[in-house]
Amino acid sequence: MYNPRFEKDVFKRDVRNNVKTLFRKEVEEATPQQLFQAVSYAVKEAIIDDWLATQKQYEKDDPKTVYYMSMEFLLGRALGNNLINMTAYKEVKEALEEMGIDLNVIEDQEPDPALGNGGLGRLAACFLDSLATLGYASYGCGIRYRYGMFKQKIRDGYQVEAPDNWLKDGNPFELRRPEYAKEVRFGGNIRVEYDETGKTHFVQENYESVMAIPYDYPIVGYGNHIVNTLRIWDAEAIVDFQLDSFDRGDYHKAVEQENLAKNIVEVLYPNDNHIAGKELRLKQQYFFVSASIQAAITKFKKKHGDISKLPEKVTFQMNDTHPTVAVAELMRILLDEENLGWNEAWDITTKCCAYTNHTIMAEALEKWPIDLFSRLLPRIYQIIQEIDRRFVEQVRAQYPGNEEKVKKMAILMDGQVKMAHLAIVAGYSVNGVAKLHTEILKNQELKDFYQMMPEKFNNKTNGITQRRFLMHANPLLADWVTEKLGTKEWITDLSKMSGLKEWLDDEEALKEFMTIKFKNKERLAAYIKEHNGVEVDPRSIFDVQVKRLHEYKRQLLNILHVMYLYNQIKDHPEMSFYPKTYVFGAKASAGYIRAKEIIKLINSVADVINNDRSINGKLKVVFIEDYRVSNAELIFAAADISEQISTASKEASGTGNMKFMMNGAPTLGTMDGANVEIVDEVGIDNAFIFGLSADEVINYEQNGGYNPYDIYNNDPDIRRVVDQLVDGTYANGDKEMYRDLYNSLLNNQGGARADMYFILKDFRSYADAQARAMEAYKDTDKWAKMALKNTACCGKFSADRTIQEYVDDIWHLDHVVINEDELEY
Ligand code: 9GP
Repeated sequence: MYNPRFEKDVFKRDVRNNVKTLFRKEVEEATPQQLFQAVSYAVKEAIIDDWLATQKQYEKDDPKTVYYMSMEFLLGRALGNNLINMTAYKEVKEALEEMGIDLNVIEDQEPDPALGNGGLGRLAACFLDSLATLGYASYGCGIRYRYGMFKQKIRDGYQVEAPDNWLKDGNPFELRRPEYAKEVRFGGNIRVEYDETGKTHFVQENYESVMAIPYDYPIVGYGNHIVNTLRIWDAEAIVDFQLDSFDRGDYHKAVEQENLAKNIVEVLYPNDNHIAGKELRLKQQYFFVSASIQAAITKFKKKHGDISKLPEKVTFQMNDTHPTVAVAELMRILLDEENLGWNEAWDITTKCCAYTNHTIMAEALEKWPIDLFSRLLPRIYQIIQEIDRRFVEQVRAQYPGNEEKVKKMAILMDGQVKMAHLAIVAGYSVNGVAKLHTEILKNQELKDFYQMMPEKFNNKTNGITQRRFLMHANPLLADWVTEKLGTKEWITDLSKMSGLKEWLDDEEALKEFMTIKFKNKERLAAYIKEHNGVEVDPRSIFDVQVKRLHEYKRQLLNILHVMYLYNQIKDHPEMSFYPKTYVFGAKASAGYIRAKEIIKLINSVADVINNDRSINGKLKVVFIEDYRVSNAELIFAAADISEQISTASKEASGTGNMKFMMNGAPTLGTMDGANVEIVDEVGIDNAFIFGLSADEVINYEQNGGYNPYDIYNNDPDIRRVVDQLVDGTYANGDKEMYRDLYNSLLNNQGGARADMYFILKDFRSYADAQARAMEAYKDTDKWAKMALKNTACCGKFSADRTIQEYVDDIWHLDHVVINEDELEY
């Protein structure tokens, strides 16, 4: 793909000029941060050309557009990724080298835009990358949080949260677009009016409102000149705070509106798979949903006029329950602003909205107290009441006399607004994110809905973008893959990776593959040395678990097993043991106490083991501080073993599992989420599977759990490890520090069952899988083959495949092509 702005001399000149105009400096005097800005602006200029060209093409072709509505977009750094997708990474790297600038150093200056918590937000970012790469018109719609995901510091083994002021140096890639601002209203009351024709009108009065100001962020497709838009909304007060407000008596109102605007976009809630249920969160949701839908409708009407045609050109995908108020907001606009009748409005809405479910964890499915909801969104609440009334009528018609059904399925029940129910009732599609997850939705969690409307349910197994997680994260492997396949096609068609199977029996190729892994391990070891001050041996097995800290993800199982191994090594110093480095990385939600205890435990175990010289470095434990997209890229590339050990049925899909696989790390995991499909692709012999199945877990849960004392009393190794939580071994003699973790494993507490996540139940089979993995690693040739087989079989897990399925089965978008010859550079 050609772009004249990346001609070396042109690019160098642009960078020099940018340093001058932005900072009044010469390149040689500029700080790395200033160089990052100057380089980014030079890249942005090239992007803008394509952004305009895309706009023009869309104007001409008038394709159907998907609005991907998400509270979270965990983008990661943009500069490197944009260069890769503009196919200019190598040229720019060389041009900068000639100026004495190291692109890697410059890239490290960019803060990670961390507008998301974990998998859900990262998936949204991967999807935008794939939509642009495949040439589909799309908008990401979200919030421009002033503070993204907190920065994690580890102090004395504890997690400490520090604010992430990611915008403090400005954001070179974004564009502020005040001309597209929209007003969003909260609170007040609804007055009913009748016009001269007798038609009813609902008028919101005494409300507070804010202006939503869009910031557009380019999403660059790979090698195709398509640049889509992520539109994230900032909030501003409508009445500027004015000094003469004192005199006018509206001082309070002015301050309130100012505060409302400031608060709404202030911070991302740092909860993953758990909803705090705060009023401000609901405000955030309505804020960005209302602004985005208003903007979509304005844009549609400008071109098409006739609102009844909306479903032909527009579809809204609701990413989890967070934006599902979209259904009612669209109804509001159609009823109150477009003056449609209920049936017509409902017909349009139910053809435009689709819903993705990302979890079966009850605490993550949003339910709002009716009093809060109706106070904050009075008109929206009225509309939901009517949707609910009509739906309940339908349920009663289909299941006469079955009030149980009504109780289970109603949108408004027990004083709550059930957002998932709203989304299912109004959505034309309801999808889960991996085969197993979708089956659980259909047969357990959403069974009643599935029985009533089976045609809506479908599966879309998640995927990841190979542009970031292979090309950018692992350039050595990316080049090797290209060389071995003799083509770069895998960059946009990951199924081509299967061509690597040809090399599975080629000793030389296997050696090269493992040499690359080794170099990546050295790179990570250097990072660990710099950030943790711990020396790890790149020849040891790197066994990695990086993801959000959550009890169901079972980092506790992992660290208990490390404690068990340590006991073994101490008891039997002579036993054969291949050196292992256990790497953890995880943020805990700020208010999630038990998750924070687990972080402390991991760090305490690391302290004891890493400082015990008697074990000759056979075992090391590292907790990587502030796990985020940028260091994740280093970690995936360097992993030997991918720990995916959630309690079966709990992890809807997982996407980290796919990133490890792509980079040649076999999965050590349960049959949960997309692990099941990974095993299908790679073969059971190329993974280390253990533990209860989803059916077994669900069965136990439905029958009151199991008794962990049966295990504790009969397995001395397990008992010893559990007791070490309360004998002070890992707490400088303090016997209380980990008492809560100990209790969580053995005793029922309040409503929570003992060992809710089946850690002790799965411990033995986990230890067994760990032992099998170690045995396998000892056989170097066999291991290399297994690792390469994982990379060769990752084709299915490209987000390109996932997006194509969304397009074919749900969205029905039109493919757009930009003809390079027609570009007017
Ligand atoms: O927990 C799921 C994770 O398994 C999945 O990969 C991700 C993307 O689909 O979504 C996560 N869900 C949430 O964060 C909350 O629903």
